[in-house]
This record gives sequence, structure tokens and C-alpha cells, in this order.
Amino acid sequence: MSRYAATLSPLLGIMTAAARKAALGVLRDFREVSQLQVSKKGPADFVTSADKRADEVLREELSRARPDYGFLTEEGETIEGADSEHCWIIDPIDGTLNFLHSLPSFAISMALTYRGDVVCGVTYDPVLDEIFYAEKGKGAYLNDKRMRVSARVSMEEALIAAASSGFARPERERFFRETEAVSSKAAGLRSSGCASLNLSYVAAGRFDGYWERHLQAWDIAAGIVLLREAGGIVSEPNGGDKMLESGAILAANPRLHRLLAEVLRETHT
Ligand code: 2AM
Ligand code: CA
Repeated sequence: MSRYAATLSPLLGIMTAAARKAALGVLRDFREVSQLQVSKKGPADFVTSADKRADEVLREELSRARPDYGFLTEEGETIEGADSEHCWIIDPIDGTLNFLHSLPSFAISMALTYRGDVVCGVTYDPVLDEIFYAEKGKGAYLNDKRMRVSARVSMEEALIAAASSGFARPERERFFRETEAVSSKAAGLRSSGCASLNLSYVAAGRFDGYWERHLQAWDIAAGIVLLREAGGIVSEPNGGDKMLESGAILAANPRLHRLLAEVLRETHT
């Protein structure tokens, strides 16, 4: 039986195949990282090269299939393609800090934009072998099953994914204020420590909402189309739609999106 939905489009076929190919090396490197925790030098340099290796595999696979498309990736330089309307946005290992500490919560994440709009997204967790994928207008899937955002409608029962790197970022006071406000109302706060997985989990109905600021386009691009196609709402926390530019995101099922936006807004008054 196919591991995918019956009608995997050519573009998603290319992206999911590239993700699986890169994952072979990433998983091998992940096993190596756990050996390096006890070494004096630590695994930092090794992880940097693991990231680069995965980036190369993804670029190679994607550019072979679509030679004219441009690239925006975390590891390599930005490339303007001959086709200036299409651009791949890639994070070869999202959740690098988890990876570095041998925590099995990281993903290979990639998206395709057309005239700046995200049209395809794939986030692959190679440890659990969970692949989240969506194409604009064609629904969102987890492995071979259609996925939907949760139906929870109250903050009291909501499990919310929070930013996990707020301490190292600018505006940490706002981070603490927002986290305090949301945690006092929600059933619980969690974070996978991996933005692309947090978004995928909202799309799959595991988390009911997620907000974070100071991210990069490659952390969230795939999640934007996954969320929309799973029936969720994704915006900036203030309701704007420039998530790729600002790196600030609020993603949730439609009802929780309204409630979370309200809680966040109240912390600013
Ligand atoms: P990364 O692992 O590829 O760096 C952690 O909260 C999430 O935020 C991860 O997905 C991480 O991606 C992302 N992130 C983006 N910018 C970051 C930064 N400057 N510091 C830490 N995490 C960052
Ligand atoms: Ca990332």
C-alpha cells in the first residue's frame, strides 16, 4: 500500500522523495551525535556539517527536478532562479538545538513559493517516519491520511505550543508576558523545540494553537500551507499576513485563533 494519499501531485512527489533521501544521512548523523555528547569537543561542528550535507542533498534533488527554480535555505546562499516566480524555501534540519542534544524532535522542512505565496509544503520527521505535506487547494496529509486541525473551542481545554527560544531573542519581556497570559488560561503549554513540527502538530490536531516570533521564513513556510489546507488559520499574532517576512506567527484552529489573538492582544494594553 502507498505511504501517501492516492493522488500525490508531481511537485509533492519531488519534495517528499527529496526529504526521504536527505533523511537517510540525517538519521545516520543523528545516531553519531549521541556518541559525541560525551566527547570534550562536543557535537557542534559535526552538527553544522550534518546540516550542510542535508542541505546539499535537498538542493541537488530539487534542482534536478526543477532546474529553473530559485532557493532560499538556512544553510546555503540564496539563489535567484531563471524562473523568478518559483522559489524553494528549505530548512535541512529544523530543531537544530534538539538535534545537537540528541533529542529526537527535529524535521526536514521545505516549501515552494509561487510569486511569494506558499503553494506546497513538506515537513518530515525521520525519527517517527511522519511526513506532513500539503498543496494549495488539495488538502493536507500526514502519511497517507488526510489531516485536520482540532475541533477544541475553549482555551481551558487547549494544548498550546509556545516559543521555545524566547530567552535568547529580543523582546524577551513580551515573550514572558505572553507566555504567562496564555499559560494561565490554557490546559497546557508545550513545545517540540522545532517550529516546523509545532506547526505540523497544529495542522494534525495535536496542538490546538501555536505562536512564536523571531523565526525565519524556512522555519514556517511549509507550515503555512499545511495549516491552511488542514482547515486552520495562520497569521501574524497581530492578524497581519506577512509571516514569511516578519517571522512572527500565530497558528490555530479557527476558534482558538480568535481566542489566542485576543489573549496576546490583551498583554499589550
Ligand atoms: P533551527 O533549529 O533551525 O534554528 C526553536 O524555537 C525553533 O525556532 C526552531 O525551529 C529553530 O530553528 C527556530 N529558530 C529560528 N531562529 C532561531 C534563533 N535565532 N535561535 C533559536 N532558534 C531559532
Ligand atoms: Ca529552523
